[in-house]
Amino acid sequence: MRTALVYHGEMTAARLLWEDPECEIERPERLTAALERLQQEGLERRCLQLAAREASEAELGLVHSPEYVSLLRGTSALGTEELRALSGQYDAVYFHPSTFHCARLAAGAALQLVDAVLTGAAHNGLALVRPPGHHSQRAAASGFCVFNNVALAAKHAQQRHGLHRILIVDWDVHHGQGTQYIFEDDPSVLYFSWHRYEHGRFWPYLRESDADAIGRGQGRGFTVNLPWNQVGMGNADYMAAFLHVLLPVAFEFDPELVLISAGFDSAIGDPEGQMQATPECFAHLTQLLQGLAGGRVCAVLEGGYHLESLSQSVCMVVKALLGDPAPPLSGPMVPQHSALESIQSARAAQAPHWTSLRQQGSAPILSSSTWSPEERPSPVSPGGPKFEAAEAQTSAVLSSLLDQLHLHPTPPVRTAVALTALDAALVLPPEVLLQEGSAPQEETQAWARLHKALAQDTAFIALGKVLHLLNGILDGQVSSGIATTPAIAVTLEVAILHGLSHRAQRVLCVAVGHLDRPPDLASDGRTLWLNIRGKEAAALSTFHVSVPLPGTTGGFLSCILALVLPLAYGFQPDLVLVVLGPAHGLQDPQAALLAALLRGPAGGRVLVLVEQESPSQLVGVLARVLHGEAPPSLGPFSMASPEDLQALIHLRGQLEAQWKMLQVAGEAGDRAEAECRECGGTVLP
Ligand code: X5A
Ligand code: ZN
Repeated sequence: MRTALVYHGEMTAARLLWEDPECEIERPERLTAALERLQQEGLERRCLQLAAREASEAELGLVHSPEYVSLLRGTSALGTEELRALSGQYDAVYFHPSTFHCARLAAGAALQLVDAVLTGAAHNGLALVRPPGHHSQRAAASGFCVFNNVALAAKHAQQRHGLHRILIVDWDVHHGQGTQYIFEDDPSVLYFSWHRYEHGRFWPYLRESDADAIGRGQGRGFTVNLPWNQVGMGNADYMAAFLHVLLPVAFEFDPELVLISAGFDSAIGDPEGQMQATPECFAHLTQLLQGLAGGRVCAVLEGGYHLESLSQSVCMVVKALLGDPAPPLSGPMVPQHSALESIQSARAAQAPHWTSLRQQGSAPILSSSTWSPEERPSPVSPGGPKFEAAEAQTSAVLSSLLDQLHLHPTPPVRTAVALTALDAALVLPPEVLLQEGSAPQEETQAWARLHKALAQDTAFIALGKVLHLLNGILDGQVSSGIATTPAIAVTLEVAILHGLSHRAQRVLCVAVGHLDRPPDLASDGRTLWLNIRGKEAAALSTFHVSVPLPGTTGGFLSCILALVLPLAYGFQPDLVLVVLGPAHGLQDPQAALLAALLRGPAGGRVLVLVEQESPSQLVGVLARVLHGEAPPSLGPFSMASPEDLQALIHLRGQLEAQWKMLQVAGEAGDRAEAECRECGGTVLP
């Protein structure tokens, strides 16, 4: 796994030379703090370290006008007063004699990162840069941004590497209006941005940041805006936004490269964003994006002004890029009402352009803007005693989060494979451990008493290996594993019971194929049983759900994004069991994507059980994704069938009152009920 880290110390040179409360937060320490933390955590040395180069003026011309580039060239010779006067021509910008050099390094770093990933020198990477870029336009600086680093990277990827479809994910808390303008009529670049909006009362106060700005001409549907109308959005809101808005569209778009405008002012503690998402959320967001474009993900720093929050979040992204499991998300996984309203309007605005969002039985509700910019606050950072108290509280939260990360270190072994028979055709990455050991005889015997099928020779040997692997996972020695067995149903039952009796509070079981929920399993809410098979959709209880296996890529993706992952994240399990039973019907890339995405909900603790006769090809691909490699492509997108969509709508209607992560609209219950033609929305008791 190669992760590039592009940086240059000279990007710390630019700084504010006069008093300006709006601009003072964009300081050199942002880079030094993030880099120091990467060093402390031992992450920097695991990366392919590249020294940033300056972008050439020809390269800057991919996005910017020659006049604008010349103007910037001239700034290096100006005195403070002239710099100050010129800065005043733009909105929230300061220039320094080193700005032109720094901004060329920032743009060059983004280009270099794309080159490293597209030539295969690295799989993915991060460019730690300043000044940031996403507010910068063809001929204008804005919001601390001088050159649009990410837009330049996208144009470069198209021009130098011949790419046709690029996804830009802008998770900075501000709307990247610069990037939006550059690509608004271009269907080859899909731009997604969520941002603090407050009905237009937050900087940059633009009507075109709302959900109904979807692009122009050929580019309609290739701008996706998700405006947040309240502050305080947290992990559940961000995950819901990805699962229900960005990812359906992104998988349908099928990008060849993912660029992240990685601003961390959307994280907890940031004075600009005032949001609540914790640093580990950014590991999850990164992991979700790694399911796209064969894992070719390039993150480029944008904003992020709380040094501690910024540094931790940067570490989380780098860990995810390196393939480390993401720590579990903290806090209640219940999206806020206001977040659901935003999600609903973005989905409604995009539904005419994306098949994957047309899940409503009826016509989509047209999204209408709620732009009302009347009461603008003065654009000055909040201050005073109230803010300081909140800041102190946030610091306490952040340092305790950091402690937690050190209390739950990444297990020494990331992936282990326990096989009943070794197949010479099995190819594994060298770091994957081939497990030799078995659980103690007595322990295996005790569990084998549960079913006579387990007493039989190979089933007993397999059980010993499964228990050993599971113990490794539950003890924090191993992160994830895959095991084969000839007696899959009963071995699964033991795995659930063993997990629940050894420190797992909650076990999520995703069973694909002909497997029935063990009848004696307690219905105490500690096991969530999800069965994917056949044709029937049924929620037998809150914790026992049957989903039909969709026959198309679109149906499969909807099933995973709209149902399996919301339930999985909502349940917050300590252990995930993925079981491919008899006639599971999954193609290898589908199984791989499922396993890759299920690394998220339980901090990477995943045990995959497959039948003994499974092809070594399948075992190999599963081992690689558990190890953090990107899953292979599902192949061309094909629309979900009406039956598959009906099944999802039916299940959402039954379950969304209990599982809030399933919701895609502000008015819960009644909308889903109205949608399901079959049951009229019979909600579970
Ligand atoms: C890159 C970035 C923010 C500008 C805020 C101006 N810019 N009030 O986060
Ligand atoms: Zn920002």
